[in-house]
Amino acid sequence: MTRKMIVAGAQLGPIARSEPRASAVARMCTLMRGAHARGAQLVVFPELALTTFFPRWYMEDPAEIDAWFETEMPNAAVQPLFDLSVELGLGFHLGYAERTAEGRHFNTAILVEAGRIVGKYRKIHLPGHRENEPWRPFQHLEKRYFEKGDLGFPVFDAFGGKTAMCICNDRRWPETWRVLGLGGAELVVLGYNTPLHYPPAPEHDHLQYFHNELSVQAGCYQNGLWAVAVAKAGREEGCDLIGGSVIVAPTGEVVARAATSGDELITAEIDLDRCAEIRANIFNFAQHREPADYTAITAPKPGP
Ligand code: CDV
Repeated sequence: MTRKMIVAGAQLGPIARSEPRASAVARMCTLMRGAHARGAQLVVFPELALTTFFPRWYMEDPAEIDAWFETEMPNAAVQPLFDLSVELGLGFHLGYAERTAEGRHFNTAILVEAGRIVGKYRKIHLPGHRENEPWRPFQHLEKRYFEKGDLGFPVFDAFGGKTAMCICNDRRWPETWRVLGLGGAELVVLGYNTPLHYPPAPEHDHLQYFHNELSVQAGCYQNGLWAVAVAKAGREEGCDLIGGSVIVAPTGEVVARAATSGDELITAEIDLDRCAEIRANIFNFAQHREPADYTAITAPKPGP
């Protein structure tokens, strides 16, 4: 059985604060139809894809905060994505803000195959800060609005192989990729909202696209896996978000890259069997890893 398939990254342009979920979902349905026309079996949407990137605003009112979260998945607003998944035989990956029945809040992503949720991940590396910091031109309050994910880094039997997820800031951490690689992941899908301007270190602003590709390419090569990394891009409520969505091979090569900062589809044929090119050779974990010398990585972190 062939392990080749076509995957798509569905980059989204900006979503306005006033844009209802139904409008974002309609845009995503258009991208799904485009991906299907190109023969794709999986389409990857960005982090928090249903609304504007709300952690850029400081809020105190729990009702105002909860309005950005989904309490059920699927729900009426996203049902068209699930229906289209069945109609087209096209799976998807979706990032959204999750509020559980117990009132817990997570930055979450799911894998959906034939209209059925087959995998869930909750973001572990939450960037930003908890309190209002008025010196910033915009806030990044993920630490305020979300709990650290409690599902670890799971790997799922999905899309004909071992498929896993991470979310935005996770991609910058080698530990994310290595844990997924050790779990056998052959394909990692992820979405991101990355502002072009990083207020604590603005001298790195010109490196934002470079650091995105550097992180994803290193993660792929060092673990011998494919990745589809997808942006929410463009000027969203006065904040510029990078585009640069990419599909990357286990060799670290970029095989597809977005050219705009709007709604845009990128596609590539990937062969999951190519993971062995790296895993049976330079990064043969069983032969060459030396975990006894890596204990510092899992030692408890020092206090703040
Ligand atoms: N949504 C994110 O996780 N954004 C971060 C920014 C704030 C650095 C990122 O790693 O792209």
